[in-house]
Amino acid sequence: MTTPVRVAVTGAAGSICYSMLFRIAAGEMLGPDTPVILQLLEITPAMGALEGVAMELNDCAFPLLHGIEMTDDPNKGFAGANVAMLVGGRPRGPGMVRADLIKINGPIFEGQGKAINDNAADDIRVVVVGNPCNTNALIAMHNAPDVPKERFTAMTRLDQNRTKHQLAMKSGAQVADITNVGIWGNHSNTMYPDFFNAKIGGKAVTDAISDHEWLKGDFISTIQSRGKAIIEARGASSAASAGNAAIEHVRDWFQVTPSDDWVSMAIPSNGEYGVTEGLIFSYPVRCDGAGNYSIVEGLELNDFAKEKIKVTEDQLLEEREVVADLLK
Ligand code: NAX
Repeated sequence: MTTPVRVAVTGAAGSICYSMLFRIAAGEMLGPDTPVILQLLEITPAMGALEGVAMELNDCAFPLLHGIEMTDDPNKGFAGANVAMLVGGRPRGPGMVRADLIKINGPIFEGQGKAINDNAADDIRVVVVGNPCNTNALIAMHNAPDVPKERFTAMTRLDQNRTKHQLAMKSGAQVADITNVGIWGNHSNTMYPDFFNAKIGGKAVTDAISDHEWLKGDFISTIQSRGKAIIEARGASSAASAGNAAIEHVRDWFQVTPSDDWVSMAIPSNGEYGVTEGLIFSYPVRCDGAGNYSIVEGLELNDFAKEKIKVTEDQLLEEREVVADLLK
């Protein structure tokens, strides 16, 4: 058995974590040979509920679960952490617009970024799930100057998975046949799910699906508004599918991405594909099995794609303006 990996998770008493933590403890994220210690971070009023989650985790008797630590202090929560999954935050309330949400959640990620900087292990890798996740990751990254920037990522894997399902449903293929799905930009209603470069059974999506009006219209808006549709249907936001996506995001970060496929992650842009440098922007990437990723190069982006990418980039620039005072 190898040394346990310390996985810090925020918002640990919330809905997403209620499905995610059990699967991490079962070995679905880091593999069947890697024990984990869960470091669960919550706010003080939720510590009682968190106790209950820990009791249930213990009652599963997961052989790979080598410990559970619970705290409302970010400095303790991230101490020695190898992986940090920042799920917690305030949800959007009635009448709140995106800018309000950004303002309320920004300071949380400022504090957590500092706590990661000062306490996490040298090999820390961070995924932000709590919304607005790209901009929250940007804030955390700026407040952790000692941590290499590329360790900060935000989750667009749920959007990738949603895209695969929609393309499979429309074409009659299986989800496993859908490859090369790239999500570009912000995890929001401006994201661009790139169907031009995606494939179905190795064939271009635009050859496999003849209804191009659907691809350019309803398909994109379905992906962009899927979160809202789930809230309307379920009366609560996506939880199990988001937890699943977060697990897949981290799992794939440590695996070798097949050379004929890619995964989507929001990562710090160095200006690739003309995107403003410094934004946390979702790109198609490949991982090398050692916890590093690189952006897929040489993809063709036509005018339609460029226009969509510009819209989502502009939204991220606006979000960055709103939190400018939190960026060191
Ligand atoms: P819940 O409201 O069920 O849980 C959030 C938890 O975070 C609560 O238990 C709360 O006490 C805790 N929390 C609040 N402030 C905290 C802090 N400073 N430190 C630690 N914990 C804190 O929300 P849930 O449904 O679990 O969603 C969590 C976040 O994921 C939300 O921001 C949500 O918008 C976001 N999502 C992101 C998705 C993505 O694809 N990136 C999709 C699903 C989801 O909408």
